[in-house]
Amino acid sequence: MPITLSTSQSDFDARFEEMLSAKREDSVDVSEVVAKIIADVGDRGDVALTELTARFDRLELTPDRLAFSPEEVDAEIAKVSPEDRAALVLAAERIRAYHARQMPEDVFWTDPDGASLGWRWTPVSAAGLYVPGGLASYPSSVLMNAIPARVAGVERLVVCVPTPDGVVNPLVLLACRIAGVDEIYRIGGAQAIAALAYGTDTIRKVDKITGPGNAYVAAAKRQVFGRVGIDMIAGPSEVLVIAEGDQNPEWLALDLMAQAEHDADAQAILVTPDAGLAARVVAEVEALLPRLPRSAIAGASWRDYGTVILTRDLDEAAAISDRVAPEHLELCVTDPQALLQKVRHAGAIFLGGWTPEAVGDYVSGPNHVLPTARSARFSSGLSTLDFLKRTTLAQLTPGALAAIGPAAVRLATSEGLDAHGLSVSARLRTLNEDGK
Ligand code: HSO
Ligand code: ZN
Repeated sequence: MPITLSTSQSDFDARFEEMLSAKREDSVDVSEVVAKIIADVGDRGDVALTELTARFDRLELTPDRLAFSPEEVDAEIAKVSPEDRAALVLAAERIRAYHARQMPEDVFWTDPDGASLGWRWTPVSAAGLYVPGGLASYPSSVLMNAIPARVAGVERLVVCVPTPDGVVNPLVLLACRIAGVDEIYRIGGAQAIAALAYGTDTIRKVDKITGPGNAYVAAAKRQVFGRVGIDMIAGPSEVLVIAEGDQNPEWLALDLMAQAEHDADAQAILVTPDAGLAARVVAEVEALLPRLPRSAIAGASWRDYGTVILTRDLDEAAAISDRVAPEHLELCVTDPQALLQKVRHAGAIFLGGWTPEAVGDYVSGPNHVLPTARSARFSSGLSTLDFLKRTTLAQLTPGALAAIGPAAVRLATSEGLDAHGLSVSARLRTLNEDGK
């Protein structure tokens, strides 16, 4: 049974806060092991990489076999059915079109003092995408990471994917090909992150690392941050569904389970003013769970973290949602646009009963790498902007320097930085002399 709360309960706030602060991740501290692996790859490069890959993935490689050759990629992707390929191509095209719209414009203007100012966006030169192996090796995530990088203009795109016992998901390689990935290495874990950050003889280092991974990958990303950029550290994810009484309870139950089946730590929350609908959805979930292949995972998530919250009305549902700041928010109501005006904090919002979150995972176009664990209060999902940086620009005329320079001289003097002041006043003096 999910946790059931009602905003009319006198102890609602306390129980809601308890639900919100429940620790869903059993985070083992792997930072010491990871630090050793990173140092090892930093010191011994390819030799460390091949040794660690033999140990963790039971795969014997030589440095020249770290990368998939184009022929190996061809052979793997030949195994993909035409239907799967077409679906991936459709997804890629829609994701590309959406992310192209995110490209920001450069600006440059002249202000009333005569100073020309602006900024310019340029891509990072090389990006590394981590793709997990095993259960969560998602081709859709390859597209979601690689396409924004390509759209931003990143010149060199590298993927690292572990292949335990040499096994790779052909769809992952096809997604790399479709997205235009340049190099694919069969390495994983902290050692892959270290190789991307420090470089080896075979793998040149990159400037930014994105993509999900297990506790070791997350710890490694934290430790190399600063030397390279990283995207974010993803925590257990969640969906919050706001629904009105006329919505299909089976669909709502499926939407909740689509989140729950990801991970036993995932959280699915239903918020509704309609107690009858809540009961129908809970019954649908119970009926559905035994039929899902991943019922053990989804059942554990629903039992431990599944939550149903009854509110007085939709306005209150929106306020509750903002306190959660969910990664995914579904507005399954008759007028989703009206409700949209009342919510602020969410990674991605899905409007109306015909927009299940699962379309957003694959084909709608927006990114599915989103802020988890309430971080939507202060951050956004992965976008084209994550692969760009903004450089500020300033160009002064003599007149502009004459207008604003004296204030700079004063401030430099007040900070005790004489050379700063002189670098401005020397020019001002020349201007005054020329003026005479
Ligand atoms: N819902 C996940 C992404 C995903 N779902 C990949 C299916 N495949 C995080 O937004
Ligand atoms: Zn998903």
